Amino acid sequence: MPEPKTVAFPRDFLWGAATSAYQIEGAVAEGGRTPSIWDTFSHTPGKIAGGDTGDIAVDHYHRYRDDVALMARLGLKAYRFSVSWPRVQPGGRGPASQAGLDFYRGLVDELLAHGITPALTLYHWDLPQELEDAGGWPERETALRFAEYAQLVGEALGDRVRQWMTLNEPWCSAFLGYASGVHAPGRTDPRAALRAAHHLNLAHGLGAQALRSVLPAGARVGISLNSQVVRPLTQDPADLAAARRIDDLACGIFHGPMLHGAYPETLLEATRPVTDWNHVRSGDLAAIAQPLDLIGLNYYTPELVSSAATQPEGPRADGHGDSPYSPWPGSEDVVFHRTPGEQTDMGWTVDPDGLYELIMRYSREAPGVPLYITENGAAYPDKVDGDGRVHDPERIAYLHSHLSAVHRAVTDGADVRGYYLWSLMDNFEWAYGYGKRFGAVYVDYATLDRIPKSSAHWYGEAARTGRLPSVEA
Ligand code: GBH
Repeated sequence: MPEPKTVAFPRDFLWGAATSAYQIEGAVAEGGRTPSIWDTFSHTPGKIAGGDTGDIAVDHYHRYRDDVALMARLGLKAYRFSVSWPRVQPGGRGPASQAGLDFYRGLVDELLAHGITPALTLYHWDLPQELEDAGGWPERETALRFAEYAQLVGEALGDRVRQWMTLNEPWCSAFLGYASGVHAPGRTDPRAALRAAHHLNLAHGLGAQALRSVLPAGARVGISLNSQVVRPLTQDPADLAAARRIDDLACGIFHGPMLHGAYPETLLEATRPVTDWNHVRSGDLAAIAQPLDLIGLNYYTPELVSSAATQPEGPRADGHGDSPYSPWPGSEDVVFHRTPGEQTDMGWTVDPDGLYELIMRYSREAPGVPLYITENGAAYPDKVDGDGRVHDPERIAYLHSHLSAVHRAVTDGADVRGYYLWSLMDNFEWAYGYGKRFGAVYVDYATLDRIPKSSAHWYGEAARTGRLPSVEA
């Protein structure tokens, strides 16, 4: 039989879009919210391109009703957002802020009223500054504080949210935040970064337990990982070993304790010059190994690596972001190469096969655990055309090829239940500020008007029909 022209997804596949609190909300001093590490970092000269901050962002805090109505008009079925910790628990300790919780209650009610399934992430990088002042993620105390915060949000929103993610991309929090320093809080201490990774794992485990103690039956708890797809440059044993070390630091350091109850031996060995891991206490690994009801995978581009011995010409800039400090403790010598092929505005190579490989890997390593693509998308320098519209054929092609990869994985037996495009709308792209546009919806930063790009209409049609429209659409 010939291949059908359009690919059909499972009937209950969730077609969504994702955002995060600091990247869209603004209103940083309203309703009792205290600063997060990203407020401090973005207000530190030299840290963010163009000196941009999230003070206003895209003003979603005041415009959320319109934003939800727009999602509904487009036909989206699900929305992944994050809760700002210092908005709902100012300072990161003590009682909840009712004003803060009311904002999220209002948002979720609005989503439900429009038939859009909410998926909530508790932590997308905006640690209350007070907790960083007390030591931040390198300190165990932060994980205990997180569990308390998780319980408080679970109690407030558990009656209306079924999908919960503890952390978004703990790799970024630990290694961009504390080793390469390109993310908040901007520290450059590899030992602190490895401690941070463990305490983020512990926060996940304790947070999942706290959530389960208050959520009604049927609620699902998981995590979103940016498990990089790491490929060796050649089959030379030195390159294979380099890829192995990077994979341990990118993936194994998180899913080892979460899925297999232990850190990979190879990781412990390779990081021994940096830390003796004596911050891992007895009982921690059991606490981290909570059963997962779902795993969220965030995917953008693969990593291509070699040993310095086989390719001595030195790392390309974007293995480290713009920092002279490496985000790979104990593996600073590994050389990062550009994967051949077309690139997005981030300089990230478009490689949908990487998404297929990632899904199949987690299907094998976490059999029986439903998978969601919790982020996937691309930045392009989109602009409003003479007709007042925004045409973004590159993004449509990106979405088409990556959703086709998801479909191929489902056909090959992977249990992928949904896909969240990154991002619903243009927003504060961390160290890059507003210069990089990931949205399916264009934001005019002078007026904050929203204009759906052609990709938003294309994706909305996929969401409404459960099939991928042709790329010419
Ligand atoms: C995601 O992270 C975030 O969750 C989201 O908030 C963000 O807006 C989106 O992607 C787009 O960037 O070694 O320093 O060169 C992105 C995950 C993984 C991207 C590591 C950069 C290499 C960093 N990142 N990757 S570096």
